[in-house]
Amino acid sequence: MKRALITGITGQDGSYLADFLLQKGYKVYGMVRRASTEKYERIAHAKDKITLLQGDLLDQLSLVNAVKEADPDEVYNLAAMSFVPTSWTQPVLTGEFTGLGVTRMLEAIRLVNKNIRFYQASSSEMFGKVRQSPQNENTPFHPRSPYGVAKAYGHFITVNYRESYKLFATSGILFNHESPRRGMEFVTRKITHAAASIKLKLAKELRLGNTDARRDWGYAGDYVQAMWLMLQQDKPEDYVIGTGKMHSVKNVIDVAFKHLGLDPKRYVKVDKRLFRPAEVDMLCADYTKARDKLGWEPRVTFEELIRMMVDADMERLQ
Ligand code: NAP
Ligand code: F7E
Repeated sequence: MKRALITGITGQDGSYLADFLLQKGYKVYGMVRRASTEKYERIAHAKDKITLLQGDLLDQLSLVNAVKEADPDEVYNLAAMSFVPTSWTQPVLTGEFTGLGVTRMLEAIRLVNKNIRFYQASSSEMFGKVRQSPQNENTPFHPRSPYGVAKAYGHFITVNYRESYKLFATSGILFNHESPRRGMEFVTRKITHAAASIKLKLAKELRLGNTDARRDWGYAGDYVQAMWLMLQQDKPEDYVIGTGKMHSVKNVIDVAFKHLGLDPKRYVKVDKRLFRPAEVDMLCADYTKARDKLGWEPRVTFEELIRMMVDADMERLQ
């Protein structure tokens, strides 16, 4: 039985990855940080099958102990401060969690067992003000937020530990991926939840920032399979994961509201206070390498994804 340790198991991706690995027959360990109330909603359905270990990306010894106790074949480092706007209000903490936290995880692996395979959750936010479109593994980075900068550090330290210590360390450069388990503050979920609330007369309007921003949005359930595939290869490499299709925030609004028979013009307002100090205008993945080497393809389309999220929010609110 293979063993995996997932950091960030209480997050969107951690919960889908846990489901995926359990179904593959893995023994799954999840690292959680201490809180005065437990936030295990996303893994509640699988909690009996997962072993939770306490640890924090800020605390080196807790990471060493978690790796020792799980004794894993694979570590998936998904934990991070992942909300871009908060990275401007808490830039130092973001650097600690999202950047230096990666080094601490890599150090824990190096000390405990150098044969552990390591996955780092890198991000398309590293491309930021894009130099070419679509973006692939060789596109230069130009991050536009403290989050993007911290992720670029996490990416390069992963590459460096691979080159310095011959660790099986991979960096998955994932484009935006969403699901009914997406955090409420991210734009897709904010829109699908608001559309459902308006339909059920629980809300009257939706305030958004820059609705012209364009992203390559895919389904989180598809993307966790790519993380696993990267660790099953003969050689550790970096891969871009996305759909290759770009849509605007306006497109998300249209699909979500129209799915419920609502006219978005009546409800959606642009609020300048929600604009970012520096914006990433557009992102689009060239995932040719993942398709050719991993045999990976996204399955859920943009329209299916947004409708799935609206349906889930309707059900939850009803
Ligand atoms: P998420 O839902 O925000 O989950 C983040 C997880 O990190 C949570 O489990 C959180 O725990 C944990 N965490 C935060 N700070 C921590 C710390 N100091 N110590 C230990 N755990 C900590 O994020 P996600 O969408 O699943 O994304 C997973 C990873 O992929 C993140 O690294 C994110 O930056 C990256 N990524 C995401 C996307 C995307 O579109 N979703 C795209 C590219 C890359 P609590 O529950 O205790 O807060
Ligand atoms: O914003 C615009 C906003 O917060 C998408 C994270 O998972 O993906 C995510 O980062 C776009 C931006 O995601 C609102 O300005 C307009 O252009 O959903 P988001 P993100 O910033 O792209 C990357 C790949 C990650 O790695 C991150 O961890 O939508 N937008 N109005 C808005 N965004 C939000 N959140 N709220 C609005 O009201």
